[in-house]
Amino acid sequence: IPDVVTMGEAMALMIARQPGLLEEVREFERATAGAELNVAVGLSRLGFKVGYISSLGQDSLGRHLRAFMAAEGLDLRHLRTDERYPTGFMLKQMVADGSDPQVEYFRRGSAASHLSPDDMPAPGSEFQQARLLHLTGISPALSIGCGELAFALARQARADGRLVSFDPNLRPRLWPSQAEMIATINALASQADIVMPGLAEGRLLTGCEDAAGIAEWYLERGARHVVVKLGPDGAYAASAHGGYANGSSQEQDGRSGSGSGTDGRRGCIVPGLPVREVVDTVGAGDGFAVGVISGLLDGLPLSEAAARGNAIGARVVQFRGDCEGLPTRDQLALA
Ligand code: KDG
Repeated sequence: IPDVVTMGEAMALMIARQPGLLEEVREFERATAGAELNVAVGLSRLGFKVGYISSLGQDSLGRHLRAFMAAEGLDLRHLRTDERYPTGFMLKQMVADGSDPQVEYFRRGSAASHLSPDDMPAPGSEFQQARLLHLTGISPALSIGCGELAFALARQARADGRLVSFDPNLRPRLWPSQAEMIATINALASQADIVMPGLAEGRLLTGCEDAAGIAEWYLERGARHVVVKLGPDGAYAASAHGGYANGSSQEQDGRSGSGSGTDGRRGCIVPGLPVREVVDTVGAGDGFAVGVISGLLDGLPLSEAAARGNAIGARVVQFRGDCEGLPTRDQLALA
């Protein structure tokens, strides 16, 4: 039985080897992408058993992805190959200044975008017994069927009393309208126990300005834990029961302006770690999710899980690919 199950689109990733406009780059390096795949790989490297639900095309990109996933130890029983559609891929710019790189998607009509509730693992099957289901807001952006599968998986996990974690991962260009994106993503978030928006995402999704307000907004809609990602400043972590503050260092360092019980807020700031050189920001949020999810599954209080998320996010930005920086347990201990 997997500890964690996730579902989403895996893509081939071509990373530019020279800075500049993608149309002018001559050399690319092959890698892998997909927010949920990154989380799956990160959790697997930390020793969790991870099941991955998806669909690949019958092409060399799909074969490369499948071999990569197998090498990373993922449980691929529910990874289909669909000869009718291609594997999606994307190009990513090389940046020299740590800014977010330009990315270009080639994923419309991909095999993964044809996922549907037919791809649900059978009730009672091993994938339906995992302790935690991880989803992101990318799946409902891909197609109606993919969104229906995400909602069906979330509802089933909730009904069984299993944990659901959710990263909104807003991709506005994949949605027909912003209003639809906000409504759908918040509907899916309301099925989740753990919600992990970035600050800008949280502002757009909730209309609240600050991290504490965003966290409260999701706690009021049923989340047990909310962690708002603040980039280099770390994260704001809040739990419904307010029990995050188990003597963690953040409580003493003066940066936690809103400790539990002092002003009705239920969270605190968990400071980020200094990074010597930001090479590529893509994948940092997934690394953060790996830290939070693994920490909670290890029984850590939320603030310590968020601190692990910060540590992994800080490692991931020092590597060009999405996955290269995801640590093993030994590497995490040194981070
Ligand atoms: O979070 C990293 C992802 O953005 C990247 O791997 C590609 O899944 C991806 C997407 O849809 O942007």
